[in-house]
Order: sequence, then C-alpha cells, then structure tokens
Amino acid sequence: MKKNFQLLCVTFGVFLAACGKNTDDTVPPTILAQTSFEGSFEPFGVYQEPPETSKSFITIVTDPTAPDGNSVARVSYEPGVKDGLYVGGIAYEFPGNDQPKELWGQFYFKTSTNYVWHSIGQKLIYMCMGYQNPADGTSQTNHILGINSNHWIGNVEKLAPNIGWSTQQQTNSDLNQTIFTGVGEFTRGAWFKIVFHIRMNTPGQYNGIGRIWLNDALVVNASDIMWLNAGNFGGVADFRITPLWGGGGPDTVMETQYMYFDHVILQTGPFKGYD
Ligand SMILES: [Ca+2]
Repeated sequence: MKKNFQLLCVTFGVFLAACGKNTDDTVPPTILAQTSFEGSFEPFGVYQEPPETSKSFITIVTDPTAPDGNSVARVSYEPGVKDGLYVGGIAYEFPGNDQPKELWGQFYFKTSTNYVWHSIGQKLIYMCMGYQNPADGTSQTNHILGINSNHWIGNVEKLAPNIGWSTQQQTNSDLNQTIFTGVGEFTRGAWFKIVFHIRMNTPGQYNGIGRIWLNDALVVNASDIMWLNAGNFGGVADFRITPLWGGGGPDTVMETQYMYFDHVILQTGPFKGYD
C-alpha cells in the first residue's frame, strides 16, 4: 500500500513536471528570526543601556490585547529619562558573511494610554548595514525606522506624526537622508502593525529600496536610499527594536510610561498580501 502511494506521488510529480508547472511557482520566504514574546525573547538578544543614565528596561508582560498569543514585550520609560537615550531593546545579529541584502520585517507596537511622546520623535528600530572589511565584519552604517511627532502639543490623546527612515552615514553625515511621510494619528493604547521591506543599494549610490506599511497601508515607498556607503559591502548586519525616546531637545519623562511590542518577524521575502 505504501509503495503504491509512493508510486502515485512520483507519477503525480512527473505529471506536474511534464506540464511545466509546480504546485507553487514562488519560493516561500525563509523566516530568519521571529519572536512573539511568549515566555522568551529568543532568538533575539536583550540589552539595556546605558544603565547609569536611563532607568528604562524591557520585560515580558501578559497582555490580553496581544496581537499574537498572550504576552508582549514592554519597554518602560521611568521619570528622569531624558531625550535621546537608549532604553531596553532586543537585537538580532546576522553573521558577517551572511548578511541579507534584502529583508522583510514585521512588528506590532503600541504605547500606554498615558504616553507622552517626545517633542522631536521616537525611534522604533535601528539597523546596521554592511561591512567594510569582510574579515572582521565591521558594520559601517546605522539606519533608523522612526516616528517624528512635530505636532505634539501637550497632553493630547492623539498625534499627527510622520513615519519614515533616517539614514546615518558615519563617514559623511552630508550623505544622510530623511524620508518621512505624514500618517495622520497614532492613538494611545492601540496596536499598530508595521511591515517594512528593504533592499540594499549599489554601495555609494542612491538606489536602495525602503518601504514601510502602517496597518497594511503603504506609507513610505522609497527607491533612492543609500543604505551602504562607498566601499561598504554586505547587507543587514543587525536588526534592533530600539525604542529610543527623542533625539535632541530638553524633554524629560515625568511619569512612568510604556511602549509595547509583539509578533516580530524577519524574513527573506514578502509577507502574504504584500509585494
Ligand atoms: Ca505575543
């Protein structure tokens, strides 16, 4: 019986091959890393810095509204946290010789209902790109997916922010790009889904791709980004959920507030429904 089944499968496979078709013409994407914080951050590493200047931290908490499962990652911003400081985050590093040149990512985030947005903005993720020396895998550039909130005024419930990319070229900041799009409002306490797609540029040229979807709507669609500067090779060296509060200005957190994350996926190709 088993043999007959195998024969049937082989015959069916030959039939499909003869027709020039396969059951699916597209190669499914490979998941490179994912976590939904159901009891663990793995395979992501956890970091917190610098402890002497920031009291924020990241932990896993139960959340009945979690987009996936029952738990989420919670980052705390305690009173006294000043603008532009790192807080707790998670990171995933790609090996120096195996850095993806194309990466699709997904994550969900929300803020606590008392969240006071920094007057300048909020960094959500950082990614280091490439290496100059393949032997030591030294990464060269640092790029941000963030949200600016230039319309922040006092203790309001909603914001009218911009979301987008900021590139940081260590060797020459004149080459930096800021590609932001206005996206209406971020309601406190509500989950937002972010999907992004990046593809490396020719090193030194402005021809890389950087797209962002917010709640399934394409809001940033750039094809002129220089992720890799001249002489810098490779791809994505690391991915970090780095919810850095602010980036300049005199702001200080006055009351403990939180940012939450869930359902993080990094993969080689498009998510279903995206292209
Ligand atoms: Ca979860």
